[in-house]
Amino acid sequence: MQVIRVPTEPFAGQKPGTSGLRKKVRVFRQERYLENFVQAIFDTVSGQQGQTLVLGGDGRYYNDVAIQTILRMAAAAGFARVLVGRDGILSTPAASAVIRKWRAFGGIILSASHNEGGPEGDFGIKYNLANGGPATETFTDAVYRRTQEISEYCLVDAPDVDLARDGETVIGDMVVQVIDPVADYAGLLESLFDFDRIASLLARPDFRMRFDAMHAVTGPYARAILEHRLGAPVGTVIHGIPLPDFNGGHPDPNPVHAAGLVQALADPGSGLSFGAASDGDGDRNMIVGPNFVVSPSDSLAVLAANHALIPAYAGGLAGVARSMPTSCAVDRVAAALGIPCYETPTGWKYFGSLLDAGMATLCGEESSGTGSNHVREKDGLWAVLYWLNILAVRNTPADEIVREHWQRFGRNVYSRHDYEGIDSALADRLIEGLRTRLAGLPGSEVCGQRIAGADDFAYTDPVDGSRSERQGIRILLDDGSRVVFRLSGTGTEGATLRVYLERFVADPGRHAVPTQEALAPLIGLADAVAGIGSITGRLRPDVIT
Ligand code: VG1
Ligand code: CO
Repeated sequence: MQVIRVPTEPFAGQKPGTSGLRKKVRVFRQERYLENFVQAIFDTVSGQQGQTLVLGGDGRYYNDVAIQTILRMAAAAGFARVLVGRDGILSTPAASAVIRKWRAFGGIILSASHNEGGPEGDFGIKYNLANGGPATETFTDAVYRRTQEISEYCLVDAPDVDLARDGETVIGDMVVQVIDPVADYAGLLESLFDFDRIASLLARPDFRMRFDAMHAVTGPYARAILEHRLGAPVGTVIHGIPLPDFNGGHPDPNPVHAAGLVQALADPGSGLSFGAASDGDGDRNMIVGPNFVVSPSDSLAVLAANHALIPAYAGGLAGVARSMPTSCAVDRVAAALGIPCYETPTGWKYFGSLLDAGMATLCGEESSGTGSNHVREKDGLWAVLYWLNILAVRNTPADEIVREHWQRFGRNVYSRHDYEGIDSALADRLIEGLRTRLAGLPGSEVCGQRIAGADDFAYTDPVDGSRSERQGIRILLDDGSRVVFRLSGTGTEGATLRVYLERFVADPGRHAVPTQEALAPLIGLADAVAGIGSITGRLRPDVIT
């Protein structure tokens, strides 16, 4: 095998964020940009000789080009085999499943998840470890350091591999094996849930569901599982063909970007009883009942509370974990079950060690991500099947299941307000301002509400002892309400300020109060404490979820 060494120079800013390196497509298309980052990954790992790498992406624009480049580089790096999804497709949870099933050395997933695609959109790349989960911060920090000193990258000379057909091709000394992107993943999900029971539910004339794949990667998975294996009527999955630009939309399953689905479930004439959607790379989920969008934080709590109904989890949960800004609804379930509840920084990479150590079985984030120890990523279709399994057993609509949950545990009223595309300097000023005032906040009164505590969240991983600091400013009130401020680590333009608002309402008589109304005093407090309007000039958020 002849390895070609190409001289290169570092690019600034190749620092992975919450989930991999995400940049505009035009940034990635610069000569040597992708190569530098991939080489930095290959320089950071060791022992890959003779091993298997998993490779695939969400099918967005530039996926096809990047995959061919990475194949040539993987051969030069000494991998013996690459498992690549047919047509370059692998959803994030499917990639995790494939890595685990075939005991691969690691995987490269090409995706910018819920971010827009197309020539003017975003592209992304992330590395997953042998456990199938996103690389740890220690690893991504090392990759970043490597990108800053890189002087060459390596590849072999080989023609593009035909990824349209399953089978094997050799480039250099490496076998490229094109695999069915769905089979391993679908088989895994089938082993977790009661497929017969779900199939009976889907066959009932009074139950109709719609799954919106948002023109992103989940289409082929949802069709194979919901329509082919479970027998849902053809047409249950809409927008099911992955498009490089997601048809011009944001493949982000929330009430703003999946408004059509929410409207359909609000229209009794649609005949729909259950709706779901997933994001660009298939790891997020939205659950919609009749005229009712389930808050992701509530969803995690409901899944935990109903685990006994699901074959894979009926034996009990070892523990649960949630990201810090996710509401405390699941904490109440954990307390009732007598199991631990872990609070981690934002991003799935922090759940990996808990899952590997068998300390947590279910994990979730407020940003529409839930998952379990079956893989090491959040998993959109998994969450949808979990809900379907619950609905099939309990024979109760999703909205009623949530309302009954609130009756039993109380309601953690919750919302996230996003201010997008803020000037980065202003966003930094806002966060720094909060940081410097933190110590003086406890005991003070803002908009008639007494602040009981305030801090900048830091986390020590209970398994490996690694420490992550500055993970979000928390303001806690006397009554347990919380406001959290943090800047997004997945955006590609300016800064996005996320303000997370949570208030606990025990009284069932007040559970029906509209969310934004119930949170109004906290929204006022957030603005007064952080100076959102005065510093950024923004009077209202761009996206409310
Ligand atoms: C966001 C979410 C976070 C999630 C991350 C990746 O990060 O808030 O919960 O893990 O996206 O999800 P940030 O830093 O923008 O808040 V995905 O589906 O985009 O891979
Ligand atoms: Co995603």
